[in-house]
Amino acid sequence: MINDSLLVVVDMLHDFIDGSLACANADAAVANTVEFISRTRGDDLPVFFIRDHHPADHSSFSEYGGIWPVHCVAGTHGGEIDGRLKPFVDEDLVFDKGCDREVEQYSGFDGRNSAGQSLGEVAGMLEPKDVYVCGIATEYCVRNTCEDLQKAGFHVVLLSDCLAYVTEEGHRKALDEMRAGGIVVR
Ligand code: VGL
Ligand code: ZN
Repeated sequence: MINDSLLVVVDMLHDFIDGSLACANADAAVANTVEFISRTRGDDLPVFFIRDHHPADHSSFSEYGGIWPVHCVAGTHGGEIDGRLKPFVDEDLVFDKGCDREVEQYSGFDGRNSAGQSLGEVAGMLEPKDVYVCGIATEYCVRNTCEDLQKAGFHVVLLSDCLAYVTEEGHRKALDEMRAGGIVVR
């Protein structure tokens, strides 16, 4: 039974699942996340969604000097939350990041909702006992989001069967390092 907690779903977006940056284990991660939410919803679990949300000429794209293929361009299918999760989306709890072309932003902590509030700010108002985190990719946005939440004083619990990754080796290393840093991995 989970009380007074919340869930942060990081970048479960088409480009990271079945698009230009499709990650390993993404399909199972989404299915397991749906299961987790369904199981805990009776406890009034708020679900926060982070979206990588880039302009078409973002500096992280290889044609503009970055290291990634074009992905999660605002307004495209690739940038949309997976349909299986849409029933759980509350527009006030959708936080966009990476919106500024000059700035790479792996952490969802500073992502903003349409009212201009940051995830850290809104999560803080709820004073959650635990902040559950799942999403894509373990080594990048999930890790940065977890570490920023932890730095801000939240107790972070990472859901290991609800993660997808660029490489399995990178995923395992990131989990080990997060665990060593005091993030609960379960
Ligand atoms: C991410 C690469 C580029 C992520 C975002 O969500 O982990 N990775 N942009
Ligand atoms: Zn990105």
